Amino acid sequence: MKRSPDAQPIYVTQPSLPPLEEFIPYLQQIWDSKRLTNGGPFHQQLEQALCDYLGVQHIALFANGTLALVTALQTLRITGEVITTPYSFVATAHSLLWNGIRPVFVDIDPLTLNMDPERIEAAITPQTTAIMPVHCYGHPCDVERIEKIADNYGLKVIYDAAHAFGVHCRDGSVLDHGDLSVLSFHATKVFNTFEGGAIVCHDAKTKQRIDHLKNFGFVDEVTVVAPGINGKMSEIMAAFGLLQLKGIDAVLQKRQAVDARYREALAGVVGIDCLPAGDEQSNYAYFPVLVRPDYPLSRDDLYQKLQDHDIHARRYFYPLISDFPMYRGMPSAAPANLPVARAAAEQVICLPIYPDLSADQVDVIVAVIAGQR
Ligand code: T4K
Repeated sequence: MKRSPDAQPIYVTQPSLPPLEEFIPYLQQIWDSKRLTNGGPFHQQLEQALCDYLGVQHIALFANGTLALVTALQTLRITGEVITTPYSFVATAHSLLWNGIRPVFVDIDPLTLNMDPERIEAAITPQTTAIMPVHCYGHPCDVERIEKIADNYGLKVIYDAAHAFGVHCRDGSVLDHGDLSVLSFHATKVFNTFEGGAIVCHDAKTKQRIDHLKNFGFVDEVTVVAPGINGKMSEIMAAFGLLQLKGIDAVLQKRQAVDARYREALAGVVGIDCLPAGDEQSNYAYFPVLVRPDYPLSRDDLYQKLQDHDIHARRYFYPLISDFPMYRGMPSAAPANLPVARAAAEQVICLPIYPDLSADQVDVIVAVIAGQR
């Protein structure tokens, strides 16, 4: 049975937006001051507000997460080879290619779907300069083990924390780990500024270098210290971020409720495994499930069935990054090197999760999965 024809499509995510009238005063200020970009007052306020909210020392805002990744690598002057995961959004590895760096893919852990620390050492060569893990779906990587390996071999660690806004691990914010962490504030993320991103760093000198690099390398009107890029966040995005931040706790609570309802309802569905919830502070950014061989349909058939019901789940992350043409010739992209990632890319489907997804909608999605529709 299909959903009723007047039912709205359900997408994998939907941004939560505050009432439009609440944004007008911010716009009025921008119109009055005529300050549109280049580190204006809203930009500065948002950097401070995010440091306070996330509990981090320094944050540099960007126009999007990809520019922040590209700049993070420039900040630490990373060259040669970087060890990373194939199980991510393509921007992770693209940021390396943009810097002329060779990605070296290592397999993932079957439980967390994050980079498997056991595999890192074997991938290190004299050209390796850094590790770029991803906190996939917002689940923290094994930060302690990665740190140990990096220390032993003198490598830098840049976390792609695009999914990890507000996530805590055992000892506090996950963003405190590694040399740098990169956030995305894209429309599809837990916290959004329409488009946007940021680099989190631990000292003022690094923050200053990032600020130069995101502004063409300018230090002052007449001094350029590096071939920087234009990565700046505009005032309108920063203002929107300030407004969004006011509602973030409610957003996280609503996401948690959706997550809990799915977990309870899917517990009895044979062949569907929910990825384990972290015992730390999660942000419920995604709801990935594993479609096991004992489920009556293949993952792709379930994806299609959901589509037929106007439910647009997504196969994040299929195909693997290492299967895209610009990567697949690399030795580390060989399928035999990445069996766990390959299996995950063929079995995982991300179900819709967002603050305004109603309990009834969750029940409909579960009923379709359970074969009751
Ligand atoms: N690293 C990682 C690990 C990432 O996941 C990402 C981005 C990055 C780095 C790079 O960060 P950014 O440069 O993007 O800041 C989406 C996002 O575009 C992308 O930001 C995100 N990861 C990736 C996982 O997902 P698509 O192609 O799946 O998005 P799209 O347009 O199909 O949107 C998904 C659904 O969301 C739509 O079906 C409807 C809904 N939606 C989307 C947009 C854009 C809305 O309701 N409103 C909207 O404005 O890539």
